[in-house]
Amino acid sequence: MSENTPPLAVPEHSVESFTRAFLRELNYGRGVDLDRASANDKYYALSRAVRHYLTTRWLETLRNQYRDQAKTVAYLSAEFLLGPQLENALLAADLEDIARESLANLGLDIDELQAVEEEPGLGNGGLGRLAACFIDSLATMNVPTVGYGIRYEYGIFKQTFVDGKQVEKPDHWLHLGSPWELPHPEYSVDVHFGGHTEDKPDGSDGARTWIPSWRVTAKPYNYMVPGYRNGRVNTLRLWSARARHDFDLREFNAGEYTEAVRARTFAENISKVLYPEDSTPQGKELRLQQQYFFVAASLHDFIEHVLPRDYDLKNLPDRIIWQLNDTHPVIAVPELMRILVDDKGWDWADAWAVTQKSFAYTCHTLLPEALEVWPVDLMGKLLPRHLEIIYRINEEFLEEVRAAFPGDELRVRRMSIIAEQPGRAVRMAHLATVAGFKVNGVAELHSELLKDKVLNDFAQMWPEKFTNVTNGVTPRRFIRLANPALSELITAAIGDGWITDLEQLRGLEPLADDAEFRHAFREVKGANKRRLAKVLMDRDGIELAGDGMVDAMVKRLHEYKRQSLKLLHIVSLYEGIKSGRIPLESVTPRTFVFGAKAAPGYVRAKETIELINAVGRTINADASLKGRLKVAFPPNYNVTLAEVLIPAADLSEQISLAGKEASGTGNMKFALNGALTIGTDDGANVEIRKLVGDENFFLFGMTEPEASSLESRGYDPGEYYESDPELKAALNLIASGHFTDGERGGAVASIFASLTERDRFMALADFRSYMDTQKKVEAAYLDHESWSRSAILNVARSGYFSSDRSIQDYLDRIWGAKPIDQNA
Ligand code: TH1
Repeated sequence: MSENTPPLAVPEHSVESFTRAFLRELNYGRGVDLDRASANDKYYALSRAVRHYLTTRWLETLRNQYRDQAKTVAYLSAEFLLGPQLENALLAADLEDIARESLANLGLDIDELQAVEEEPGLGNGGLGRLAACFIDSLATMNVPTVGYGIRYEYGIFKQTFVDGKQVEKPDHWLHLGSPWELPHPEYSVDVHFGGHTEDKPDGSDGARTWIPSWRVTAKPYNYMVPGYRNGRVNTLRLWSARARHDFDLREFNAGEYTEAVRARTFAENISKVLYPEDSTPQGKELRLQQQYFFVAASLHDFIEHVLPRDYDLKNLPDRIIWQLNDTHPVIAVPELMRILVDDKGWDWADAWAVTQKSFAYTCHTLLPEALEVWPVDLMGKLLPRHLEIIYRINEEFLEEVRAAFPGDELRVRRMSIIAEQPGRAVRMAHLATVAGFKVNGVAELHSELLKDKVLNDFAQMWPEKFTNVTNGVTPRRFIRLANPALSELITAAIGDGWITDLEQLRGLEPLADDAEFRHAFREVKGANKRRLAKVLMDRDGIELAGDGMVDAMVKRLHEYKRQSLKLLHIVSLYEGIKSGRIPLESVTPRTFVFGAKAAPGYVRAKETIELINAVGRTINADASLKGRLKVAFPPNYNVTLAEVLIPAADLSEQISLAGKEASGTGNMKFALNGALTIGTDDGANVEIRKLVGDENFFLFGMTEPEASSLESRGYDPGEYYESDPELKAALNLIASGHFTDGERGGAVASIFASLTERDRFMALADFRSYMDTQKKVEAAYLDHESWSRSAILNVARSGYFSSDRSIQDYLDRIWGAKPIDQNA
């Protein structure tokens, strides 16, 4: 790229210019005129027109990046849960009003066109959405960044309910194409697999030759990541797997047509579908293929295409930091070693020194079953050279352990990168911890537990390696875009600086005591509830409890998150009303809103969904409740729905067993939109409560130490079942088949047994405390004024949970990269 290229002019910010761009895209880009254009044509032309305004900035950003050779953050993540792109691009380019007016002049409704977009669901839940928030913040904060991931052809499955049971449908989000991606086949990279290794007689120390047996092509697609009105547009590069064209041609010439097609399908399977497992990795070969595929392509891309040709790789750590988003990209560590030692001819020690300065690792979990391990047989078959490299890294590492802790062979075994039991396997979290120069957890409590429990041996050896970066969420998407009414109210009160400096929300604190502001705040909440009611009615025919509290629990379905505890609360309330223990008039009208996908193979999670739907069906149809209680479980919760649901919520349910939810990020989105939290002392809830104040947060349940100690004393859920009559009545009502047309087997029996016999996440132990706290919630909600006051204080004091703050922490504590202002 020439440094002398004159910058393209940004198109004029006017309705006329925008209309010209839109019509040009419609005519030339889509080959239709307005009268004949389909909704998709118009959505496409609109998106492309918006892109014109950002493209100039994108090219400038790339040009400056090449010129400055500044330190770049490479965020490696198997998931980017981006959400709708058009609204974000309109916001970043400051085109919302212009585009709306331009289209209205043409007789078009911009909201209808935006509804055409299928969100790229390239992630499961919090981890993937965090990656999307982070690249937004990195761009807005002017940090040179490239996001690297996989362009899954099918994103997270579409959830439907058939007779209340989850049925998954493929999410072919690309079926109408996407105006947001730009393929660059000329920068395709070959990625190799399989085969064997051989001696390299004239190689450097440690070098071997890898003779792979098959390969695929990784084709990059670039996506713009615009900063918020700051002139920077970073790049997200997602890789798509293609069969090598020579590969099948050879077969084809030999007349083996079907074989050729089979080979092509095999190769292209690699980026076909996102694994729908959340916090429970699947040890499947295809998943390891996906991981190596995108990581190998990304490393090659950076080294061969982004760095100048003569770049001295000894300086690599000054130029790049590879941030590993959980263990999914950790195979990058042996890959960089392989490049340096085998391809570039470096000595092992030199290569390891550079590698150890190049990677940092973020751990997102505490569940032992969620830590990835790969059987050595599988890895040896797929990546024989990488396995050898891992063995050598481990050998040298274990020498270090022995030197630091002489005679402690138990410790050596615990820390080894290779597990011996139940079968020999590579522990990816250990590899990441050994190779990374920093390891961080995602909330204060989580980072402490990492040091004290999961990675305790490592923290003893390298205490300075461990740090915390509490998660955050982008205020652009989750306040400004999702909640325009609240945004206007805030901006009218304190100006719009909060959009990029969320601590400014503190300026709202005094207004919590201003009756007029509280009234306006309630109006906003009311409008958001009406918006939600309309969306749920149009989308799913679901009705809300008129005028009541919106009580929301949205997150992946997992036993540790305890949707079953929420269910017990609902059933207990219902049982109380039906049995006359609770007068109906005393019950605050509420809608319990659920949003949750279960991993397709996670039977108990699916049974929980079935039960929630059964209870919901019974309650919603019971006229004697006079509409005071409703259960709304819209299927297919995703970013699009989150943006409507979260702003409407009064109460946010964050009820995981203490010590199990690493952070949570939904909890932050709710607090920032003025919901109060009922939550355990877990993950980032701890920090939310500290900031918003005890009086504005409903805490319940055991603490982590209490839960651990109960666990080790021997937990028996039967004791709780027998000793709490309300709990027993609720569970018995479920077991009786009351909600399931008399059916007592299936999901009913299974969930009943799992809760009363094992209850791994101790829902029964926290039931009493949860019920009592829910009573406090009801009482508090009746006092509208004091509730609004608390809700406003939640908003005012949650600025800390901006992902901009998280990124600043990463910059200060880990990355050492510097912002570069595009306009300077
Ligand atoms: C989630 C954590 O469960 C959640 O607490 C946290 O807020 C979020 O990450 C962002 O840090 C995780 N998602 C996954 C997904 C997979 C494996 C592990 C985790 S942890 C596939």
